[in-house]
Amino acid sequence: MSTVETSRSGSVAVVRFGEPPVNSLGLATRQALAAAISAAIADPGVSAIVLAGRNGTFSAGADIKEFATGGMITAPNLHDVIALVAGSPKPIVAAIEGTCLGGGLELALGAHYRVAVATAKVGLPEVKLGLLPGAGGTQRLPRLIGVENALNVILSGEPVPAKLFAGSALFDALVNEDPAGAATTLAAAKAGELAGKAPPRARDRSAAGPLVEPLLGFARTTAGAAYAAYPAPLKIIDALEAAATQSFEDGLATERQLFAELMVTPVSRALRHAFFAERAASKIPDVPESTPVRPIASAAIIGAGTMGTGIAINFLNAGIPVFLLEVGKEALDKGVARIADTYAGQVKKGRLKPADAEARGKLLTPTLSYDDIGGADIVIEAVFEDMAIKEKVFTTLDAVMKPGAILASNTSTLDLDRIAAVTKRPGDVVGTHFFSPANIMKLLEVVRGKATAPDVLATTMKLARTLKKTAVVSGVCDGFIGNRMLEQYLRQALFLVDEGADPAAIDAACEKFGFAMGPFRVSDLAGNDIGWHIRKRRALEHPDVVYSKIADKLCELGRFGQKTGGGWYDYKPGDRNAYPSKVVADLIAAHRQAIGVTPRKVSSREIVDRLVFALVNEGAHILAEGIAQRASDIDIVYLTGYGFPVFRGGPMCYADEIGLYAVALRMRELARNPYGDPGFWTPAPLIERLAASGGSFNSAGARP
Ligand code: 3H9
Repeated sequence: MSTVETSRSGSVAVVRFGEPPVNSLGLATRQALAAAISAAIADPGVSAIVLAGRNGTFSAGADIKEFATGGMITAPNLHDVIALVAGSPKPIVAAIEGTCLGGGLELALGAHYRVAVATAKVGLPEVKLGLLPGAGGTQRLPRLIGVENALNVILSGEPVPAKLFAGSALFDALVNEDPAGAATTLAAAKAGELAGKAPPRARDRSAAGPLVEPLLGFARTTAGAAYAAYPAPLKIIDALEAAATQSFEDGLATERQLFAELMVTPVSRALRHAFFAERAASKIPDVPESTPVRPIASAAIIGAGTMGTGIAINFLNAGIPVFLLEVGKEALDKGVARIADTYAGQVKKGRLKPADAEARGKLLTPTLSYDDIGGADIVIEAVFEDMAIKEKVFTTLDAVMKPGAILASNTSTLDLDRIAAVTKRPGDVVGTHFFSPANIMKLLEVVRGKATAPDVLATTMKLARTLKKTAVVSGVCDGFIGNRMLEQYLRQALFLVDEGADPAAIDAACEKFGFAMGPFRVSDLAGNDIGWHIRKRRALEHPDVVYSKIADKLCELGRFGQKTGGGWYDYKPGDRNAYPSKVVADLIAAHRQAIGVTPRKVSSREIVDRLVFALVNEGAHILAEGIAQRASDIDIVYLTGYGFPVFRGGPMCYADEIGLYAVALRMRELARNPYGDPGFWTPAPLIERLAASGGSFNSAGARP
């Protein structure tokens, strides 16, 4: 609930505003703030005003939720409130602590003086939402810190400590604590000094300078190339140019116009969707945030391979002691060396202090014996992806782990309920599917088995935050959310090769769409043998699912990817570039001949539609089955784990943006192609239903 309170300290009115949790400036707050400031201005007993936030923070800016509803323009809008502050005949001092971002900083820039706690985080992060600061930030900030500094602040969007601006006109004083107290003292002093004269305003300063045009010209060239898919950076530069070349009022109008243009772009919609999607992912409707969690003060990892060591590093980084268990000494030593190498590399690059690397290394206890690990609070199994092996490991864990320990599996595809069933404590079993490299990738799929206890789930979600991961809950199914969808994407990629598209053309089309890497480059990086192994299992379990045979033929040549010096592409030692392969070209040509396909030209549009809509259709099944809690969780899985372009908001958001009616229509068009799996392009019932009602995945009611 929004609250604004005014108190008095002598003749200074201290106006404190707050709307938990981040003091965003929604309509209720703006109304109350405008009323409180107007009252203080009108009060003859008030000589100056202090503007402060509540709950230890100034403001995170405009209420982003209002952007979708249009509530942000309802009067008094942020411009009205800032104009009221800036136009006050009595000096107004902003007292800044905690975070002061976006519209929050713009409000502070409207004040005549600013006092900040040196460690307060200030910034204009609108660019991360595909926007620019639209409440005067592009006009006032360069007038206070210069165009070049303003460009850095606004283009990066990164919050930085207030002390970085020491000595600039942005802050009149930096303090260690009690900014409201310091602001009150300053306000009283300024009221005396000014003696009724108009207080200074940022708008009266100039941002013009001889170097501004060349600087902005350079910025345009680099931003245009570096952020080609993002419209905001170039418009930010335009707005800053207006600050330097136009009157304040005209510059403000330019900024408003550019802001309005950005607000309606699909990129901004996608980025705003991603912002809320990331925060929604941590919420589990039937596991309230008040659910008690189990303490996690130590961990054990079973398996010292690439995955196990990557997972171990996450815990070590978080200061949690780890037992690393392997069955053979050689494999264990290799795993320990891999962890040491990772830290040594970070020290060499200056990313980690040697003392910190040493401290983290000391938290690691390698072991060959299950007897050592029984006291750990959580154990994560990261052994070979084979049900029989996993069942054996879990039977042992059930015997050795202390009561209350969480038993987690890093399985990426297997049935967690079967794994849990071999233990006498299935409620303690959960899936923690890390993505490779596990110490770098942000995504963690938390797999909820049918017996997983609520407190185990709550603890795992909390642990994910401690490990700095973005956790998404998935129900149990083959491949969970991410890999189950990926299977359909890869099946299409291979059908496309059969039909005439070369791996390089497919990768190029995907990368142009915005994927970090196309499917063949990714497979070469991850190891083509992984998919081969999964296809062999799937062929036994689901013999009806049709696959192209081309990937198997590649694996039969031992071309597992980068690690074997060749996969879909050729690789040179010490060089990460992928080179076209004559062997692969011949293999594909012979394969097409063997299956009797005359290659045809496949357009980039067809490539992208087939790959992305394969994800979307499977995503719709996953949503309807309740495997994913919400469509936006699927988007987060693809944004954080699979390199889906952030500016498209994830596959489900992308489909919503196109419109599900158009998506279903295109699927029916694709179904006319007789090659591959004839049933592939039957739109999921959820898509049909939403398409018929004009609904979308991300709107309420997408679940049956
Ligand atoms: C702007 O100001 C436009 C103006 O230039 C022009 C206007 C005309 N609005 O992140 P957390 C919610 S654009 C609404 O988990 P943390 C968030 O969804 C704005 N809600 O906490 C979450 O809700 P829930 C420019 C917001 O401590 C809860 O608060 N400002 C907003 O890790 C806690 O958030 C930004 O882009 C908001 N502005 O981090 C700042 N901010 O509990 C965006 C947060 O229901 N915000 N929420 O899931 C942030 O960067 C971080 O949230 C912050 C706190 C650093 C503040």
